[in-house]
Amino acid sequence: MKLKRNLAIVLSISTVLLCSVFTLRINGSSQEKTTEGVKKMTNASDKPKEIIGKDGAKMVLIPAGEFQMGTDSAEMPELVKLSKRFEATAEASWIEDETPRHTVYVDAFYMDACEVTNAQYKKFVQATGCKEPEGIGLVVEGDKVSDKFGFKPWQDKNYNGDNQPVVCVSWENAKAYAEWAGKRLPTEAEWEKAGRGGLAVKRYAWGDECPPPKNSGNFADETTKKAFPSWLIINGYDDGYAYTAPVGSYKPNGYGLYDMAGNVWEWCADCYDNKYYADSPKQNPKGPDSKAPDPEETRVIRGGCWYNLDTFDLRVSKRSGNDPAMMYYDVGFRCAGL
Ligand SMILES: [Ca+2]
Ligand SMILES: [Ca+2]
Repeated sequence: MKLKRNLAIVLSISTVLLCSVFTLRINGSSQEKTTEGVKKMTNASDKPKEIIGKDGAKMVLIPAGEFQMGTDSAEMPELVKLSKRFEATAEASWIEDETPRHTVYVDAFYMDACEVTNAQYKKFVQATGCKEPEGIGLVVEGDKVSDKFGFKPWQDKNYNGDNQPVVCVSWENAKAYAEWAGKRLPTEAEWEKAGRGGLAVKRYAWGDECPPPKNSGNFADETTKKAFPSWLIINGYDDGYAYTAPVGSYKPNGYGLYDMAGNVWEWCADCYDNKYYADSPKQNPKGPDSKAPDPEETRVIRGGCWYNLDTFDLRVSKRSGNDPAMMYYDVGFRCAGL
């Protein structure tokens, strides 16, 4: 399994009311005249804050602007120390791909408020003839955790709720869904900007608190412990779900996005390169060029999932790469759009 994921689990068990007569576009702004003769200048920020995609999913406007992407190397000793609490082999190389922290400008875009659900993906399957999700599942026998090939999450009660996130979809499946819905996958930079929810240089989607405040998301929690007694969890935190939770079950971040930390990892459009931040474009980076059909090429996944702990995989700057053809029980996606 060629993946860059550090599998902690496996290891550790306005509305603006206008009667518009005409609209004149001027250099990206518009001058609008109402029946009352009132002129109002608008710009990109007057786009609707929320829209509904062709797939019925709510999308939220993420404003244009700069943000600080990645992790400052000065934080690495502390992060390694924290990570060693649950994984003794944790080392700086696990985090170096997040450095250097750098300023990135991202144009305004829309992001799905939630991860794509089983019910939404079923419509795609029915419309296109794409196969039902099938991939690698999780087998737990006592303290032993292993992969199970041929796993069909829609046949498993722990994953098949209509509002649970779809899993076992490849990067190509996710991309095909996004295109069918008139959308696209987010770039890695868009994902991190969206994940931060407007909070500058915070460690998590909810801020810096660790353990997380109540209702922050679906992580390895006290309910996980009941299902998997030998696993490490976030002690004292209980989100009520041992596996995936229905999307949007917890508090949204500052942009109104749900589950940007935990529940399922999310595919991004970019190819993964652990040295990419060293010289990546400062505006709208889209990741390194694809080297396909290079079998070693991986695609970015973000955000951590339901079995992750606080310190490592759930951080908003955490990067991972996955084989684009692989379909895992812990990887889903959400879409972006212009
Ligand atoms: Ca949980
Ligand atoms: Ca997620």
